[in-house]
Order: sequence, then C-alpha cells, then structure tokens
Amino acid sequence: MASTNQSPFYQRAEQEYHEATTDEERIACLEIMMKEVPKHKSSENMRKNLTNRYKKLKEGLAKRKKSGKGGQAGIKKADMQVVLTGFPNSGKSTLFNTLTGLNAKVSPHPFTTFQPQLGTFKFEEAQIQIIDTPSFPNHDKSLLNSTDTILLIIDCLEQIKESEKYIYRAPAKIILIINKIEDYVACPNQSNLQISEGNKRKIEANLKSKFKKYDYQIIDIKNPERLELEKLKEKIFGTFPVIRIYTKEPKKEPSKEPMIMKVGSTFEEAAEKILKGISKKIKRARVWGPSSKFGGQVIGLEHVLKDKDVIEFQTK
Ligand SMILES: Nc1nc2c(ncn2[C@@H]2O[C@H](COP(=O)(O)OP(=O)(O)O)[C@@H](O)[C@H]2O)c(=O)[nH]1
Ligand SMILES: [Mg+2]
Repeated sequence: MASTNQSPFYQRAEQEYHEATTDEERIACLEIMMKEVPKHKSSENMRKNLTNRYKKLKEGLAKRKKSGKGGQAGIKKADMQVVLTGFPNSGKSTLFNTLTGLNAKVSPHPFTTFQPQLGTFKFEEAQIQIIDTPSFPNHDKSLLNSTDTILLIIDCLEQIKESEKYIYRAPAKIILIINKIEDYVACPNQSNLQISEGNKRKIEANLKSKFKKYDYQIIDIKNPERLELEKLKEKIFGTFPVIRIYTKEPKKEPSKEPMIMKVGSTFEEAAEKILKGISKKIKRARVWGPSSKFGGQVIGLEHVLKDKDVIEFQTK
C-alpha cells in the first residue's frame, strides 16, 4: 500500500501497526489510519482494505473474548505491589521502564499500553512488583481496587480532579506524581505553569492543603539528574504495612534479600512462610536486631518480629 503521500499521523500509525504485537494495538492503529486516509475517489480501495482488516480483527477479538480464551492471565499479587495509573501520555510507561529496566512501549500516541505489564524493582534488596496499566478511561478497575498502592501520574494539574472519578473507590494509598515538569504546555485549559526548582516546594504545599489524600512527588523522568528515584522508591516502600525479615543459618551470613511480612508478624508466621509445617519441628530459634534484647536472643514461636530482624532456627 502506497503510504508515502499520507499524513505523518497515518505513516506513524502504519509503522506502529507493523510493529504491533497484539490485535488491540493493531485495531487502535487502524482507527488512526482510517481517520487519516483521504476521503477522495482515488483512495477508495485503500479505505476498503483498511475497513476489512479492521472488521476482521474486531471479529476475532470478540470471538476470543466470548470463548474466554486469550487476554491476560491473572497477575499473581506479590507481597508488595504498586499499580501505575493516569491519563494517556502522562509518562506511565516511561516511569515503568525507568524503575524496572524493562522496555514497555512508550509513544506519544494515547492508549499505547493495552494490557497490564508486569515488572519488579528493588528497594534495599526488597522486591516490589509494579504494574503498568492502560490509561483512563480504559483503566483496569479490578487491579486498581485490589492493589496496595497506586502511583497516579499526571502531566497537568487538572488531571488530579479528573482522576478522582476513576479511583475514588480504590482502598489503596495514592502517591501522586506530577511529571514533565518542564513541559506544562501539554495542559489544554491551563495557563502555562512551569514548575521550576524554586517553586516546587510551594506547589507541593499548595497541593497538600487542597488534596489531603495524596502523597506528592514532582518529577521529570526525562531529566535523570532531577529524578529522585531512590526517594520515590523509599516513598513507595513506605506505603506498605510490612517488615523485612532476614533469615540465616547457624554460623552463616544472613540472607541478602529479606522476606516480606505483615507488621506484627510472629516468628512462627515467618518460619511457616519459609516452609509450611516447619514451626512444629523447631528445636531452637534466635533473633538479632530491633526486636531482640541482645543479639542472638533465644525466642519462642510467639515472638513478635520487627523490621530488619534477623532470625535463625534449628529443627529437630
Ligand atoms: N518532557 C517529558 N516527556 C516525557 C516524560 N515522560 C514521558 N514523556 C513522553 O511522553 C510521551 C508518553 O509517554 P508514555 O510513557 O508512553 O506515557 P503513558 O501513555 O502514560 O504510558 C512519550 O512521548 C514520552 O517520551 C518526561 O518526564 N518529560
Ligand atoms: Mg503506556
């Protein structure tokens, strides 16, 4: 199909169509192409061709949906999970890639992300699961309603109020990320607000008084010097009501990666998390760290653990 004389939007959509990996993506590209293709007589065949492809894909998708095949297998929720959400083009996938080192598709076209994308990142050796999701209004309601923490990423202040109608039911803690701080021209109905280093704090204070529900972070993902990634990770970690428990074998170094337990967990629960049924076989258990009176204190199954404890036990 000759497309060199088509609009740049058409050409871009066509290129994306060929690179697409899912039918949802192909359909979205075709929609743009159908809109962009000229309506005059000479392009009649081209329009027919596009419409046919579009219809076929739509039908295939509807069939698969009906039969329950295809679609995303359920995501198994990890101990700590955070879900990215927001309006199209706010920078969700860019942040996802920055945090995980993965390569989710980033593009200036809205609705590039069609399915939840799973990744992980580490904060002080603890694994945090992060999910990139389709933008409002195609957001994944069940994910948003079941997750611990939501990262709401906006590139325009008006989007805060707009977002609320999509997430007000979610019981999660919300971290609001204001992105593209140098690029506020993106806001349609808003005066051109530039968030410079100097007035960042003022804006944060202003937001805090207006929207009490959120924790704030103002970032510019495209500008790595300014991106306080570690601070953001720490903030995310701080939203989880969990403690980190390290395990060790006698005479050996503690594990590098902690086990993640709910606040208030006992030694018995930690042991059971390592291996079901093991707590009945424990001969002697010891603890080092914040919950111990002294390093290597011998403890019983009911001992309540604290963040960063190290536990060790021997079995019968
Ligand atoms: N200026 C600027 N552009 C960004 C930033 N983050 C993402 N973008 C651009 O915004 C567009 C949409 O980004 P994407 O991550 O795909 O947004 P999503 O739809 O929310 O997943 C892309 O063209 C990105 O290159 C940022 O921090 N600053
Ligand atoms: Mg995306």
